Amino acid sequence: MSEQNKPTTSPIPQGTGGETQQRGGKPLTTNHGVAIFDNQNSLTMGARGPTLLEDFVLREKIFHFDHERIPERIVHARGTGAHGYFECTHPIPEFTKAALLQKKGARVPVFCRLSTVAGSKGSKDTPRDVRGFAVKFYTEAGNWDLVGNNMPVFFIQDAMKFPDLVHAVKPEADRGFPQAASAHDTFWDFISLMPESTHMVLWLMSDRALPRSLRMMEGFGVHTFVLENAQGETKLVKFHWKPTQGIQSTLWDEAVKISGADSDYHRRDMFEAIQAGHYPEWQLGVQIFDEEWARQQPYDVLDATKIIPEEDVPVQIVGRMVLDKYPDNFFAETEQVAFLPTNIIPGIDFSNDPLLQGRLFSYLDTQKSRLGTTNFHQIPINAPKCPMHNFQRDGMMQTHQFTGRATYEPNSLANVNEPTGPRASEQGFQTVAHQEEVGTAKLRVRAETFADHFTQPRLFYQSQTVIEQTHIVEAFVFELSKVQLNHVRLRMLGQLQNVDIELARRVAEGLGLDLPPPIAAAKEPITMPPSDALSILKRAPVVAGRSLGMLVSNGAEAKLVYELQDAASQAGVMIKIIAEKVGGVTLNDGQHLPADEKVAGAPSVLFDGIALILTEPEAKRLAKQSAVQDFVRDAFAHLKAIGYSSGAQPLLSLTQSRGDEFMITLNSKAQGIALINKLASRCWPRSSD
Ligand code: HDE
Repeated sequence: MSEQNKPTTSPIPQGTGGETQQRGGKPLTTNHGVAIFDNQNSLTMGARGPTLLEDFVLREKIFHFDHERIPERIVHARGTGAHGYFECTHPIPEFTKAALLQKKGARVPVFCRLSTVAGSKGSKDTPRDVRGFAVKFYTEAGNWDLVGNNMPVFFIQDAMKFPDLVHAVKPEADRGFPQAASAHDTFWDFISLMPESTHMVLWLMSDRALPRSLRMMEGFGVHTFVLENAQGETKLVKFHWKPTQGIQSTLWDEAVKISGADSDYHRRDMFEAIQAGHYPEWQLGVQIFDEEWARQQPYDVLDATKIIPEEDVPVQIVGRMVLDKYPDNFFAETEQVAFLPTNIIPGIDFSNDPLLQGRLFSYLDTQKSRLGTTNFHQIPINAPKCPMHNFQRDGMMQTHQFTGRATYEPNSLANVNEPTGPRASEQGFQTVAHQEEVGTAKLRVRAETFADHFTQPRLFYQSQTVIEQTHIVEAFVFELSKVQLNHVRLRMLGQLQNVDIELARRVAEGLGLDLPPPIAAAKEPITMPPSDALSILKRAPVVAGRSLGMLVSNGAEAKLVYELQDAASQAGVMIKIIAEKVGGVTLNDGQHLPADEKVAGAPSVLFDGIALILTEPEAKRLAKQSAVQDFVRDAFAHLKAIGYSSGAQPLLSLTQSRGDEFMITLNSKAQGIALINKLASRCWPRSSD
């Protein structure tokens, strides 16, 4: 706590209307430094009379409060940020002269903001949605912002369509709902008329749109960028973030229930993980290729609706990012951070991707309207941490007090008291003269090479496990069932047949509709070999960083509790103690165990698995409480690991369990470890029961 915020102790005398007034800290002042005598009462004409206009203390306080809010981001309004560092682990000077990729072990500070896209600032954390993945690297060569998403493709190919896309997904214009949801008419109307969106929509209907934690998702730069080395040689590149925590998603039913139980689920998870020292970490990877290779592919690398399969160009790890500090002040940092895809440093450059090109205009423009001044770069979270000099001056909220006479260049005012000011330098950013084909005429057209909209969604679908495919089918059925316009549903079924006929059939069946005739594709799709990297379930699960909800009762076996706590801490797992009452319980060794949560406030959807450590009489009594019933039933229905002491048996009858390897009796440390080891997985066979 800062000095300024420390509570003070000596209240002023009773009976003055200021009974709660505290004195004794640093003097409380107005914004202009005048010490305030009374922070409780307005200045009035007599004790019961009208308030006076001259009360500058009151007016300043209310005036500032009235203007506390700034416009939220048009998209990505809801987000969570954290500070950390990027460390270069595998320098690549042969490909880029970018300052941060030159030396093994070299670190630069970063600020990372992870967000949902469609919802407004106060919306829930767990809707079905794309997640933003924006990183600001404060390098010695200036700020580099890699402003990506947790999906490697985008809905549209050309920036011209962005406002239409966003209008379609946001709450419908006449009614103002639904909030943070794609399951409505206008979204699917637009999508079904935009075949180029099909690939992204497959990602959106997949488990990728329901991350279990922001720490457990991949990130992608999405566009193709250009790298340039010190010799002026260029390559093309795609950026990837690979989470050390592994990738995991929630089930749909779980996501829905989490949003009721804790609409700040992801924000809190990030906060708690960092406080607990489980620092979220990602590896930064690059797919590097050249234009010659790109020309031979059945897709255009400038088309943001396409991936480059990792099997074709492996992701080469160049560094790691660790987020080790939650902001001190959410507004000053997470809200005011302004990412700009135009923030780029020597060694990295833009490609001609028409979506990226449009973004190069949009972000600078949006920051002026959000932060209110062209001087937003002076806000500490946005300011570069390297020296910065130019002749830009003045403007609203200018905080630099410049000295000197010349605010132009060239100038010749040099003398001891009057430096000439900064000059362009050889190390300055130069646009790379790379070799992409550019037409000679000014055209408003879409390149022919962007015309295949279905090969890659097919690749995505066919690369998933059977379970993941079923989730995609269920998501389409859910969303299109929320659509009220039948012609929109039918048009979507028409498009889906170009992706995979079985997928289209299953969705039609789920909707109870006959499959309409297919909609002709602009270009006939081809079938590519499946890519395992596109599936989540084909990856190895990672236990560290998971959470366990432990329900305990009075008299519960202390040894089991301690053993499980031990096993969890060794595996990097966070435990929350849950009891009937937040005051906690007394274990059978006489020790008092305070609870983190009351059971109704900590449903099992918030955890990766649960442990039930109860005495039999307590289990019988608790089994009658609906919050306890939901705790156990949901954990079972969401295919989670359930560890239980022998006394907890009466609760198991709530589950219809026929016994499976995710139902674990706890009576030794080894069984505690077995439970912990299951936390990053689900018991899929249970779902077919
Ligand atoms: Fe953004 N996008 N975007 N976007 N975007 C914004 O900028 C925009 C696109 C992304 O945590 C806005 O500061 C246009 C792709 C992230 O603060 C706005 C187009 C990708 C964030 C804007 C795109 C993104 C934004 C809203 C099409 C993934 C949040 C407020 C040409 C590669 C950054 C703001 C943060 C935010 C415009 C497409 C990612 C309005 C015009 C593609 C992660 O300027």
